[in-house]
Order: sequence, then structure tokens, then C-alpha cells
Amino acid sequence: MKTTKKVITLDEFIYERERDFPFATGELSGLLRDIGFAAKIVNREVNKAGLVDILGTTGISNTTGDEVKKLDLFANEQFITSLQVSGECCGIASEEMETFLPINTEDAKNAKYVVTLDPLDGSSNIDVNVGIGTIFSIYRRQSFFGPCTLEDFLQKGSRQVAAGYIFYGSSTMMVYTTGNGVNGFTLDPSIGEFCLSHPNIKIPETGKIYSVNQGNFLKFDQAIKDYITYCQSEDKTTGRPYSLRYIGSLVADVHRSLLYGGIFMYPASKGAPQGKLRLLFECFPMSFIIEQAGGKASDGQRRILDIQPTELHQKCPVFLGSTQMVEKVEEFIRQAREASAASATPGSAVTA
Ligand code: P6P
Repeated sequence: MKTTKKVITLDEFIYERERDFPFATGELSGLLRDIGFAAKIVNREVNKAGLVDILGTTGISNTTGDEVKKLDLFANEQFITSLQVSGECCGIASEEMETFLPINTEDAKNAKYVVTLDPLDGSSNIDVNVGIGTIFSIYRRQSFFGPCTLEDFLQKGSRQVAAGYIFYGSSTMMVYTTGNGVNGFTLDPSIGEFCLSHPNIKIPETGKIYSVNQGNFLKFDQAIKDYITYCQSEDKTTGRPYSLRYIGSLVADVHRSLLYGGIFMYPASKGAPQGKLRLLFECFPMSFIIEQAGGKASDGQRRILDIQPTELHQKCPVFLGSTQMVEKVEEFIRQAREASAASATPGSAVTA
């Protein structure tokens, strides 16, 4: 008789993994479940987006009479509501909000976790049916009790307790880590559950794909231009030229890099000295996931998770993906810096 494989839902997986932590008290599990729940609601709206004008307000009132809002604002509100009622989170910082939001309800104001959120990254892509995503991080609060503080959010990325993304693509997936590897769950709409589909994801040591907005090439530092030219050059031993794949939706580009291997880059450029991506809301969570899957995440010189943030919305150049590929671009950057330092050293002029 054909044995059917047991389907493990996200809730079952979270519960089973909680038993791995003898002192776990269930709050983190509750938070992850609440995020999964909000993701299902957002997914339903994202799937309808093609049928509803998502630019600005639609002028359509929903059943409760509220005006239907832009999808990313809807997503922001949905995740905030889900986290507020969970009682396990004392504050939220979101890419959609200038400052953080303390949750001061009786049972939440002393909760031990804070959450950072990019509620719908890449939302402009939805008009052309390109995959978009939600990105989140969970930290233990640093303040002891009462309303959360800015310092609760300005923690190094290495202090994340959990991080993940929901990818609203051809199927909807939730991929997350709590520091013990990375697991992927695919939403089965027929039962309304995220089911374990990609257990213990490991990123290949190297890859054949580089991902960068080639349109910015002329604005990059010379070292980055040289690395991109390296990727494009013929070399059979390293399988070059690599393929260029750039979707322009962070969750999609990272998800592909995670499963296939490769490198995703959003470097600094003329006019954007820190790149474009947000350190707290995009770089930290994606770096945690990539490292937990065996890859590497750098700002070109430093491990991204070691960076101490000073502002909620600060940006950071990012190079993440297969370890060997990130180390190669770091080598290009290091050699360029050493050459520049040498040429700046007095009396260092090279004689003919
Ligand atoms: P560019 C989407 O707007 C986003 O924030 C990320 O999802 C994506 O990686 C990046 O910007 C794309 O930026 O400048 O290449 O269009």
C-alpha cells in the first residue's frame, strides 16, 4: 500500500520545535503563529490585487464601510493587528512607519519580544504580477518592563531571536529561522495551512547566478564594476560567465539565491552611499536566514549581523548568498582598498 507522507503544518512544526527548548514558555511560538495567521490574510488580498486597483485608495468601501487602502498599508495594519492581539509583543517597528509603535495593552506592555517588519516589500511589483513579500525579525526587548524603547529596536542583527519572510509568489511560502536552521512552508489553500515543504534549507557553497541592478553599473565603485565584469567573463573552471537574474523584489531574489545558490547585491552607488535597502527591515532578517542556511552576508567589508544600528530606517549596502561568491566580491573590495591606501601613502609612487 502506498504510504502517504505526513503533512506537517506550521503550527505543528512550531509546537514540536518548542519542545527542543526545555525552558521555552511558548511566547515565541505564539508570535510565529500570529505572523503566519496575518500572512494568510495578506495573501488573500494580494491574490485579489489583480482584480482591485491597488494604487492609492480604490474608492471602494469594504463590508465594514472602511475604505479599501493601498495593499502595503493594508498589510501593515494586518500584521500590527495580529501582533497587538497576540499579547506576546510589546512593540513594532515597520518600514511603513516613521517611528516604532509601543503596544501598551495590559498583557502586552510587559511582553518580552519586539518585532520589526517590512509588511509588503516590493509592493510596486504587484501591478505586473511579480512576487512580493513580507519580511520580519523578532528580538528580545532590552528594556525590562513598561513601554518599549528605541533601544529595544536598535540591536545588532546578531541579537535576532527569529527572522523570516513570506513570499507571495506563484505559491505562497513562509521561510523562517529561530537560529537552528532554516525551514520553508508552502501554503495549501485547500486547507488554509502552511505545510512543511522545504525542511532544513542549505544554500549551495557557490553558484552560477549573480543578481544586481545592472542599470546602476556606471554608478558603482570600481571594485564592484570589476567584480561584475569577473562574473561576465569566460572561465570554464569556475563556470563563468554566470547568469544575471534580477527580479527587483528582494524576497524573490533572496529566495532564488537561497535555493539555487548565487549572490544578491545591492551595493552603494553614486547618489546612494549606503545603497537602498534598510538595515533593520531587510538586511538583518535576510542576513540571519542566509547565514543559518550556511551562506554569508556582508556590507562588503563587515558581517552585516555585527553592525550596530543607530537609526530605525538606516540603509546598508548588502552582498549576500553563497559563501564563496560573497568572499570573492569582498576580495575585490579589499584589494581595491589596499591599492588605494598604498597609492595614498607618501613616497609610495611606483617608479617605472
Ligand atoms: P531597484 C523593492 O522596491 C525593493 O525595496 C526591494 O524589494 C528590491 O530588492 C529593491 O527595492 C529593488 O531596487 O533600485 O533595483 O529597483
